[in-house]
Amino acid sequence: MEHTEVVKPETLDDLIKILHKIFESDSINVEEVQGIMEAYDSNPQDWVKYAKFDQYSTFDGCSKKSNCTWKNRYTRNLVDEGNGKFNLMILCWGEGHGSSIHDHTDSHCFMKLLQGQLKETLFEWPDSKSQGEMVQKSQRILQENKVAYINDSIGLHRVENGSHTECAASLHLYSPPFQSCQTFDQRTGHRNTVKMTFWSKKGERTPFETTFSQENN
Ligand code: 2CO
Ligand code: FE2
Repeated sequence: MEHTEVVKPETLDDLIKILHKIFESDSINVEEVQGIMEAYDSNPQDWVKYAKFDQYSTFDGCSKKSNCTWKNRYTRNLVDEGNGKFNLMILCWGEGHGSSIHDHTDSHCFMKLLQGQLKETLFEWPDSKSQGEMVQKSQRILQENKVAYINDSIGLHRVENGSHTECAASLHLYSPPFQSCQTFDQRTGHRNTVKMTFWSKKGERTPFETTFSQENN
């Protein structure tokens, strides 16, 4: 089946069905995926059941006796496993939440804003032989319904909800799916591999036992 024309998905379920069809093929047409995701008009009724925010801070660690830190980060909520070809998830960003600088483990990354605004900052890969401040390439604000695309050959990014009054939600498609990525220290370029976890899967909160001591980036 040809997919040269962009049909408009009326609902998130509709979008998922179309994505399944598109990904039956072994080659990915980035513009086609971007186009179909952009054609869906975000409707919170479709996705609110997946959008679970982290309302409470959790203990992060202590560097010194009196220097303990608490974190609450964006959550990653699995929506669909795309027949093993892709992972579709909704990320929920509270006020001021942001990611570290990270890569995408050789996968395609599509990111559609469902609600609010997110700031995306692109960085160059650091030189693995020398330490130093990472080089920033560009910065943009992603608006509602728009779809951003990145892969490792484009570079690394940091994504942030800069708003201190509004939360944000974004729909991410990764193909092929991946479970870990590298994060980077902006000052030194030093990297770490981190395991990525789901806060919920298909609307159900992931049991505490399996999320304990794991990270998102
Ligand atoms: N890649 C990050 C994650 O999956 C989110 S930033 O947008 O790609 O947690
Ligand atoms: Fe990312």
